[in-house]
Formats: sequence, C-alpha cells, structure tokens
Amino acid sequence: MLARCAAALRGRTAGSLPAAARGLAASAGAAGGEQPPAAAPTSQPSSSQEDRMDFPGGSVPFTAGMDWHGGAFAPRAPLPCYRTIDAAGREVPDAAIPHPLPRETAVRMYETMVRLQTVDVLFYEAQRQGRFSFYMTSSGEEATAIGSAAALHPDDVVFSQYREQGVIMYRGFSIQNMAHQCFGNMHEQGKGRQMPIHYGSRELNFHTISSPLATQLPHAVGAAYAMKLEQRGTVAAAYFGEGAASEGDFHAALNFAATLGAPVIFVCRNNGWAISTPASDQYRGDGIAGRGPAYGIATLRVDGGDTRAVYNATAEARRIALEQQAPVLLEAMSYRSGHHSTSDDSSRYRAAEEMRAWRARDPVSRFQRWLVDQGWWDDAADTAARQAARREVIQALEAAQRAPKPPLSTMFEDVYARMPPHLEAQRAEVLAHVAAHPDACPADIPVK
Ligand SMILES: Cc1ncc(C[n+]2csc(CCOP(=O)(O)OP(=O)(O)O)c2C)c(N)n1
Repeated sequence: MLARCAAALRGRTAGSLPAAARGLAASAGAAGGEQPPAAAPTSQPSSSQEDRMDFPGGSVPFTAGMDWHGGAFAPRAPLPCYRTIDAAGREVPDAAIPHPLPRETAVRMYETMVRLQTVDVLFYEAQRQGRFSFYMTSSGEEATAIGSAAALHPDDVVFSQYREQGVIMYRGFSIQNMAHQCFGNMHEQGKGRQMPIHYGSRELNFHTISSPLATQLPHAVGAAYAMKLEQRGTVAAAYFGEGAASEGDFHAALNFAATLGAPVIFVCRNNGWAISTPASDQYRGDGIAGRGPAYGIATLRVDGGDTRAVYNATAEARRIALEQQAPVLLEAMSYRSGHHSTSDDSSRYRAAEEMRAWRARDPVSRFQRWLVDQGWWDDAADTAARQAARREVIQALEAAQRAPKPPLSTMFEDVYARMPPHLEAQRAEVLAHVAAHPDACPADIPVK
C-alpha cells in the first residue's frame, strides 16, 4: 500500500505536492530503488562511528554493558495519569489547564452527559422488555466520550468503536435518530440492515460503526493522511477499547500513522474489561499508553472519569497533531460500570465490590459537583435537565417503535449504484419464497 502511495506521489512533480507530502515522496523514492548518491567510503571509522551505530532507522549509542529493558518481571514505573478534578469532584490544585473550559461549553457538556445517561438507562430497559434486540451502555465512560468530543472541531472526522454514543450525541445526532437506528425502522439511514447501536452520520463527520474490532483504526489513519495531503487543517479521531488494542490492526495503524505523520488522535478507552477478559490478560507492559513512545507517538494517560482532564488532553492532542502533523495517543482510564452489552452478565466474572467501588466514582456526578463549585449549575437545573431528557427519550422510543420497518426488498439495495442482475435474481427469489411461505418473514416487515 505504501509502495502504491509512493508510486502515485512520484508521478507528481515535487513542486505540485503539498509540503507535508514532499518528504514522503523523497523517502519513498529512496525505498523504491532510486537511491541517493552514496557517501564516499572512509578508510578509518571516525571516533563518532565507534561511539554510535549510524543505522538507516536512527543513530544508537554503543554500550559494553548488557542492559536489558522491560520484561514482565522488570520493576516498572507506570506512566502517571493526568487529572484536574478528583474522585470527589474537587479541583486538583496546580493542575495543568492549557485549555480552560468556557462556562457555556461546560454546561453543554454536562447536559449531554445527562442525556447520554438517560438514553443508556431507558434504551437498556427497552431492550430488556424485548422492544429491540441489542444495546450497549457507556456507563462509567461518559466523561471520556463527552470530554473528547467537546475538544474536537466539527470538521474533524470520527472513527469510533461502538461504546462512544456520547461523541455522536455531542455532535448533534438526535435521540430520535438513535431510537430509529436501534429499532431498525424505515427512518433509519441503514434501512435496518445493521445491528442496533451502529450509528453513523455523513453530515456529522462520524463514520458508521462497524463491529469487527480495530478495523476503524487503519481507516482513521488513511483519512488523516488524506487530510494532511490536502492540507485541510483537521484531524481524525479514532476510538477503541484496550481489548481492541490486542488486534493486529491497532499496531499497523499506529506504525503507519507514525511513519506517515498522519494527524490522528487515538483515544483508547481502557475500561478494564474486554467482555469477560480482564485488562491484566491483555498486556504485560504499561497498559496501552506504554506502547505509544515505542512507536514514536506523543502519548498521555488521562483519568477517563475526569471530564475536564479528557477535554484538556484532547484539545492539547489536537494542537500537537495539527502543529506537528503527527499522531497522538491518549489512554483514558475509564472503568466500565455496566455490563458489556445486553448479552452479558458481568456479575459472573467480576466482584460486586469492584463494581460498587467504581460506581461510587461516577464521572457524571464528579463533573456536576465541579460545575456547582464554579457556580454554573444547581439542583433545580439538574432536576429540569433530567426530566426533560427522560421525556425526550420516552417519546423517541415510542415514535421509533410505531414507525414501519423498511420493505424486505431494501436489503438488496445500496451495495451497487445500479443493482446487478444476480442481486435482482436473488431479490425475486426471496419475494417468491415469502409469497409461498409467509411465516418465513417477520409479520412487521412489508413484503415488497
Ligand atoms: C475482530 C473481532 N474479534 C472479536 C470480537 C468480539 N468482541 C466484541 S466486543 C469484544 C471486547 C472488546 O473489548 P474492548 O475493546 O476493551 O472494548 P469494550 O467492549 O470493553 O468497550 C469482543 C472480543 C469482535 N467484535 N471483533
């Protein structure tokens, strides 16, 4: 792929390339066989060559000692976790705040967190009542979604995993649209062909969620690299869990991003669990943040329960990504307080005490207490926001449930701009089959 890219770039004159791409074209040219003139051989190695090994990938110092680094039993000092508001919601003295939160933004963030919590509780219950087939909450991770979303620009492009519904909500995706998607009705842009929670929006620069883990990460890098070549002044934001970071796509994405200098912000939600697999079974190093410096990527570990810290970390990551035209890695430590999904019962694999302790650090209450301390929020505003959110969610669920399902034949559409004969034949066969065997199709799906 890199070779194809480089070949395409070589086809253009250096003068026609954006500045950011010229370096790549030059280095790709060298890798592709157009070697720069070789340096004249020296008869004696210079003293600096004896002190160091000058290698194509970088210059390294020699040592006569045998110093091993890392390893499962090596004592390690974990990268610290940046925070600005403590577990009780109090200001952390002397915290670095390069991007102070304006009051209006802070209140909008909190109101979206309230709406997100309300959606999660009521959609979860609606699924348990059998009204639709599947749901995932983001309980415990609200601050990671909303804090990062607020620091992005609307033109930045988001590639998310599946537990970041707060990000698309903050961008303006309505609760009604979420309900339409979960019910898979005729108002849903995917026409019911995706599982619930697979949101997406072209207008909001939010790529549609895809369940196979980590596939969104190389996509985000490609998008960010395109932004760089086109000098768009935007970034891609790629969200994923610590479990997804065990996929090969994670490593490929980080290495491509670093070597191409792609302005992408990788936001890892380390929520402690990948379904029933604890994070302690996913890695032996220093979490996900520990991997960033090894790829040459600026990295920060942040308290994912501290909305203001996540906002500052993401705003700063965005500044670095744009100024340096380089990737940034954030590891947001944000414990999953709910079950993995409606298909999971997490009490089977984790202690009730662990869950209780983390629920007590609810990120939404932490941020609320801080807002109250600023004089920006009070109990009356809180009650009103929660009541309004509850009404909106209940109405959205009712309207989505009442709406008709898309006709059966739509499942053959949209793969190609014009339907090819083999799909037309399959569609005719399905319609004929259901006409002969009406029970083969759920009663609420129009057969046409
Ligand atoms: C390639 C792939 N392998 C396995 C799965 C099944 N699977 C779905 S979610 C999940 C756990 C992912 O954990 P993590 O990335 O930490 O995200 P979390 O669900 O904790 O937010 C697994 C293994 C999948 N969807 N895709």
